[in-house]
Amino acid sequence: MKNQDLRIQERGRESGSAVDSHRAGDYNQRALKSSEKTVYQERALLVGTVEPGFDLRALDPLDELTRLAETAGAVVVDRLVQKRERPDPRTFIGKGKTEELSRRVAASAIDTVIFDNELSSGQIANLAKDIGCKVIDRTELILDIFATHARTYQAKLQVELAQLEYTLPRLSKLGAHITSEQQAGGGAGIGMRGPGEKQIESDRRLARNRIVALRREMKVVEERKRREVSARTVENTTVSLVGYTNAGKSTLMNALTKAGVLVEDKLFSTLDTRTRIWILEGGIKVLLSDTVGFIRNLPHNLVASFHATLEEVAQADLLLHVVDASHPQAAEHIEAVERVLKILDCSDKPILLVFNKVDRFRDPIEREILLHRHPEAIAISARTGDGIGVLTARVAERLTRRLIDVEVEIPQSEGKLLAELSTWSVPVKREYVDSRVRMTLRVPSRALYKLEKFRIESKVNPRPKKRSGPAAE
Ligand SMILES: Nc1nc2c(ncn2[C@@H]2O[C@H](COP(=O)(O)OP(=O)(O)OP(=O)(O)O)[C@@H](O)[C@H]2O)c(=O)[nH]1
Ligand SMILES: [Mg+2]
Repeated sequence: MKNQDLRIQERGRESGSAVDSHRAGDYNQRALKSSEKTVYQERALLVGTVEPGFDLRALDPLDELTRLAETAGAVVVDRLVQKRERPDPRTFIGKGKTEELSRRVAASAIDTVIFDNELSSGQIANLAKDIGCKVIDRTELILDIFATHARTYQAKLQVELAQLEYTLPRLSKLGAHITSEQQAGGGAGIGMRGPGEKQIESDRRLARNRIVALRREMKVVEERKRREVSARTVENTTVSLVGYTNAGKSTLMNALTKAGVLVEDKLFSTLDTRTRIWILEGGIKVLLSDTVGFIRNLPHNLVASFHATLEEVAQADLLLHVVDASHPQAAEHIEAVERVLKILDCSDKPILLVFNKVDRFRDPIEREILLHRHPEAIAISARTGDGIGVLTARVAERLTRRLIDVEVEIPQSEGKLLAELSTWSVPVKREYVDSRVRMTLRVPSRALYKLEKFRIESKVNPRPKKRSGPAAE
């Protein structure tokens, strides 16, 4: 987010002085204007490195970065892939490649060079100086996309915090380069002129203060969110969709609940968790949450700040890990998601692997191979509806295992309780005895307390009941 500072300067120039606008104290407002995308419609050159043995014909190593850059609004004009074992400490790609990059940047009028790797602040400064244009890395690009996609107050807070934490240690390094550039009298071009050491110091102070304020605010938001989710999950069984970005989580959410969640062939379409009621076979009502997509090398501070958004995941009874089975790197995606779940302390949760987009398979044998390799998984197409019945039944079976059968006798005068029963329990048997309703209900253990004084006897389900319908397994 060095560019955030650059943006500050650009706007400062427009309004007279960057220093003045800092004094005006509107640092925060400037930080996240969605119209100020870092690479909005900029001409981009992408750079990546691969191991010397990498087969470039088999796989495009810059595929994901291209999609990320396009999602951020850039036009990808050129790409450069280098086979390299160890990064060069000064420029990551070494002197010769930097010179080549410099020539290509000039020839194609490139505005921004985007690296697939995470670069150190020193490397970014050196590259920007050598190449003569803006250089950003993968982390910054992802943070930028999150910043422009964030809609809710919570998501905006989270992204701003992650961006500032990423920028803070880099401010002085960048400034040092820009200052020496200025001192040399050359000027670094629009958007690259630095404010000088004094300004950097003031930027650092502002950023540090803002981080403290944001962390404080995040604590309040997180606590509120935790209470909200806990209240919801006391009696309701909850299921969360997790998975790599673009795997089809929102499409599946829509298919299961008619939620009308935005679906796009773009990375990170969903940033804010949505929760809807999903009715399974046998009448089991669960709350289904669609969450932010994960990606390999998800910036660390972003994961940390997204804890609150992922509260639904943390408190879910079951996770559906949605995978784009048609993607050539599906296996890597699964690993990346598992890594993030581990960071979030969620790897021990019950999880069901859901291979999506099987309609893209040319040969039915591909599906069989997949299921043979992952016998516990389910293959579906959220788009065509193929396999959705099996998925619903499997989820019902997994959740029913966790429900407890309770026999209760409730007076008909308990109208409120009787009315809400259907939202969190499954009636198995019902009969009327005088002014009472005698029922056998299947309920989540967390909700037992609500029925305590009406209970006759209870037993844990020894085995899930076999259900009728095509999907029973
Ligand atoms: N062919 C095919 N395409 C699908 C299927 N499911 C989803 N898609 C497409 O995949 C793209 C991404 O779908 P989304 O539902 O937005 O994916 P997501 O996992 O919610 O993505 P993020 O919110 O960005 O993490 C869209 O273009 C969908 O139309 C499927 O079963 N088959
Ligand atoms: Mg989505």
